[in-house]
Amino acid sequence: MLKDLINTTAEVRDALSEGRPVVALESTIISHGMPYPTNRETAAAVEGIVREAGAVPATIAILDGKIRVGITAEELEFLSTSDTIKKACERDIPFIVAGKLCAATTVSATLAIAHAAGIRVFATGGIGAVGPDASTTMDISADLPALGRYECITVCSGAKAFMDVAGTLEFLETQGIPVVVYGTDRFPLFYSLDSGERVDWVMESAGEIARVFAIQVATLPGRGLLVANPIPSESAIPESEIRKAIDSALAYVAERKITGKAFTPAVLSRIAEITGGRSLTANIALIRNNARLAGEIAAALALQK
Ligand code: PSU
Ligand code: MN
Repeated sequence: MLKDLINTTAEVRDALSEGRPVVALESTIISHGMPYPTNRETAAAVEGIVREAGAVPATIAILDGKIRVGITAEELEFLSTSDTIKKACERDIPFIVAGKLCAATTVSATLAIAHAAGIRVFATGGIGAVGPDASTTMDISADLPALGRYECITVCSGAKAFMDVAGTLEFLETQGIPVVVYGTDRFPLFYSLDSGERVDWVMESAGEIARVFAIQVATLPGRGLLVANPIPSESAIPESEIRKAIDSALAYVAERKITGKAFTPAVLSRIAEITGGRSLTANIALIRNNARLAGEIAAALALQK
């Protein structure tokens, strides 16, 4: 079983066995989502924020074929700097383990591992989504069906702004994945507060989200809950400003025929170049904000038992 292949740190293991709150964190944002040393600094800060919220952070990755739930500072440095780290989505897990390879885990792979480890709350930046030309490319991230396959709460700031947000919400509906927005009825746009897409369910507190999840587990067992948490307004980039950078980054990767797993990292880094790092500052702010909410939700869930 996947569970038997997982190496959990003593801190995370103890927290889980005592029913204390734990928040899973993914590692693709570290190895493929941000430049060094911002990636390492942000990942360390995010772990600290989860702790401040009263939960134990569990950063997930695969190192030399070992599935890790919780990593050391040295391992974080390695994930932040090495160019040997693959990007693993859920279906890659057996190959990375069999080949004793190193991989950062995407949302889909992190969910599979977190769930097997018994973790119920997970924080990321922006989920993988329906790609901008999905009707011709069929690029629909493996993150989306995975959100529905594991009984876990995923806290994000929406889909990345260069994805098809309306299409993503349609896909989530088709898959039967409950979606709530925190504090507003508009689905956020990653770098910006509002994608313009309305969502039916609005929650105003971590306790309310934890209560709904408990009922979801009873009524729709085996399914995840997606929580969209808008970027803090002081760090948001208005859509009118970021749109030009997105269009130009999309044209840049199209010219170079960058597709598949390389697409999202290439677009993120091109947008950061074009905006002179402003998109990166926004990305840091939103993942920190998601870590805080995830920690609060995990704490609220732990109180329920
Ligand atoms: N959020 C970020 N930066 C990232 C990611 C999320 O702020 O780099 C990662 C997540 O690991 C997510 C992945 O699963 O991007 C999506 O990749 P793709 O679009 O190839 O499915
Ligand atoms: Mn994709």
